[in-house]
Amino acid sequence: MTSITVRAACPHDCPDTCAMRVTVEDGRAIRVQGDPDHPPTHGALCTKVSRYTERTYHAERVLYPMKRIGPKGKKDGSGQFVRVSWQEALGDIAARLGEIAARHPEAIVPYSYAGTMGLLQGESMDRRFFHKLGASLLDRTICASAGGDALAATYGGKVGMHLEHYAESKLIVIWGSNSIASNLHFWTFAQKAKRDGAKLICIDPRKTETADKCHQHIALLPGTDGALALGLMHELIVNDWLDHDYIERHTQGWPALRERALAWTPERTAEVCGISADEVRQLARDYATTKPAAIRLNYGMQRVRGGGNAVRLIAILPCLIGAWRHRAGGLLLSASGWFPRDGKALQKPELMGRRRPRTINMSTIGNDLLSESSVAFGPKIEALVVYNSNPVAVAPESPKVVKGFVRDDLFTVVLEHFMTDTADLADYVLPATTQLEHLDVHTSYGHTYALINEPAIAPLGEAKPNTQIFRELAALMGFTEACFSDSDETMARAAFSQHVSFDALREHGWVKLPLPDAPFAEGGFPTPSGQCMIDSPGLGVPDHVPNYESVRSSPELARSYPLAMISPPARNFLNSTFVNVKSLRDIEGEPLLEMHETDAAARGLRGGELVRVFNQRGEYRCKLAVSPRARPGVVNGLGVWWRKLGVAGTNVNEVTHQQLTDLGRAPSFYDCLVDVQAV
Ligand SMILES: Nc1nc2c(c(=O)[nH]1)N[C@H]1C(S)=C(S)[C@@H](COP(=O)(O)OP(=O)(O)OC[C@H]3O[C@@H](n4cnc5c(=O)[nH]c(N)nc54)[C@H](O)[C@@H]3O)O[C@H]1N2
Ligand SMILES: Nc1nc2c(c(=O)[nH]1)N[C@H]1C(S)=C(S)[C@@H](COP(=O)(O)OP(=O)(O)OC[C@H]3O[C@@H](n4cnc5c(=O)[nH]c(N)nc54)[C@H](O)[C@@H]3O)O[C@H]1N2
Ligand SMILES: [Mo]
Repeated sequence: MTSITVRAACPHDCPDTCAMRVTVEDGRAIRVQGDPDHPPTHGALCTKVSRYTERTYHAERVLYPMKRIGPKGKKDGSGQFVRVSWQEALGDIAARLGEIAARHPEAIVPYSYAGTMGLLQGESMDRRFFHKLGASLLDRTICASAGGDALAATYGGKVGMHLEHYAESKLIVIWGSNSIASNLHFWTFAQKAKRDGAKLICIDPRKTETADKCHQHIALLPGTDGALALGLMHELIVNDWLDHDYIERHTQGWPALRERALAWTPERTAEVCGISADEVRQLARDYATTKPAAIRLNYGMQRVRGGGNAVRLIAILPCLIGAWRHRAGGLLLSASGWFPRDGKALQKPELMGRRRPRTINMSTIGNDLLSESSVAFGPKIEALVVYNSNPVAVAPESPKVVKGFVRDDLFTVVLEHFMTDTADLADYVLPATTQLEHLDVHTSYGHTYALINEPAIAPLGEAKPNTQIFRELAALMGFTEACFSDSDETMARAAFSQHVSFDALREHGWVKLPLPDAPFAEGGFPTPSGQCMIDSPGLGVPDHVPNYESVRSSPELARSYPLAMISPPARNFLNSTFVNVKSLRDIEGEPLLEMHETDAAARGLRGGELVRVFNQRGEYRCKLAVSPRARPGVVNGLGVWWRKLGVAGTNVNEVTHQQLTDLGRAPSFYDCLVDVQAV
């Protein structure tokens, strides 16, 4: 028997991007473990990814190209696909795309997100292919662009504290993050701080497992974080807890925001946020007087109409008290801006030539698939190529998404590991390799180490890496540019413009970026002036932006649908990935809606019964959990189940909407009113 250990990286869309070691015996991966030497991973993987071999060798892996033979959207899904050769599949796909491109290249739309975060399998040969084709561009907004644009407007980029320094903080505000579920390796550092005497405060409408383990939980109403930040500023001003020197030298625009914040008394703030004025006062006091104070902001709080403004307001707080002066003070939302990633070398935008194709926003794919040709919209969408994403399950307002995907005149190709809800509605499903079967290089949005993923095993069945599928399609389309012959290793070597050499990655598995310890102790934000932009060009000074849907901001709608619904991830799934891994689905049990006992009593509902969660857009069915994890007035619909593995073929996105956030053109999944009845 031969046994080897291969260096790998977790591919999933998670801030932790763990370094892994894969044990391979006689060509079969038998174990994945966390790399004990990689500081953020510290030898530990989450429950999901420690089951990665179960996913790779899953009996239902798509291992051969499949072609649809039956109608789209048939309920039982039976007998709709037959196995075909790669030659037949790619030949037919190239011919269909070629025919559409000859008329309207923009009628072809790529649809991908972060099913893998790898720079090769996620954003390299695929982009080259669509750039050369002249296809529509895709605005990849579904997760983080409200917060990302807010950071860019404030700090000049997606930059923040080092993960490891949270271990030395004395106050950690965990804001819009269920760290134990979705940022586990941050939690390790927060616990170290806690043992050393730090106070942990969780700000979240849901009483999560993370909130359980913090000293304090502030259960504000969804979408009111901007108001809370303004209320904290009010207290910092009236108690003179400001670091005037830091504000003077390293920020610009404070006087106008100061005026605005003075109107946000603790009482007004408390009323908007649905908390007490004392909670506002005490939080401000803790934040201003405990040093060093750190905020771990996460994307959960920006999935509402005002998410961008709220992130701007919160990102200003550490400047007002000079928290950045200490390396264990400041804020982290995303670290991805620290990486010297060479997007141009990977994606070759120059292949577009003089063409400037339209951009389709992935978050409104429901509406866009149902749009006819028009001057404003451009040509009707005739073809979709989906990879690294499962839009039929994860995109908002799924009744419209499904209606779009079942269009008979839509040609859909899906590159996948499994027959997801999206693959079920494809014309062709192409088998893609998993992380154990291909080469990749990775950055992270939660730490500051680049990583390599070496292939551990040969591709299963006839699966191919995304890069290879696009390489072969490019050849069939007659694209002759030399870049279409680049190997994965050639692209990996070009992925970083400095600091990270491929050879070093190969040797060590990961490379730490050379960054200052306390990056903004003396200002030096990556903005043109080096200052934190409180007043940002074109945006002005941030303000609280109320939800599209809430009892306060849409009282008329709230008469019909009085409950606010948020739909954060289930701990044992990764968005919709892993829902089909039985051992993980067994832990989650079934789709759940958490409701506070007063709301349940008012509706005569009992825990354990099947309910319909509904509004003017659709109806989701799941089991009710009467639970202290829900606050009054807010229900938590844990996501994101595959529709076909949920109840009555529905999931939580039946009721979410396609209206976009104030910045970043992102969906507002957690800005949603519903009501609930027994089935
Ligand atoms: N186990 C697991 N880990 C994951 C994922 C997963 O699906 N499962 N998903 C990954 C992905 S793609 C991402 S983007 C991240 C997501 O992780 P986060 O960025 O942490 O975002 P969410 O999990 O959406 O929400 C975090 C918390 O915010 C709360 N929240 C909801 N609305 C509000 C609000 O208005 N204000 C405040 N203050 N809090 C609010 C939710 O109740 C939730 O507990 O995690 C990644 N990691
Ligand atoms: N209601 C509600 N909806 C949400 C959210 C929410 O909190 N609430 N969260 C939102 C967020 S934060 C995000 S990021 C999105 C995520 O939405 P998606 O980006 O669609 O993520 P997943 O659901 O994990 O689906 C990723 C798919 O990519 C496939 N995949 C993985 N690796 C590869 C590969 O190498 N090649 C190919 N071809 N395929 C691969 C996986 O099998 C999986 O089916 O969902 C959003 N939707
Ligand atoms: Mo995400």
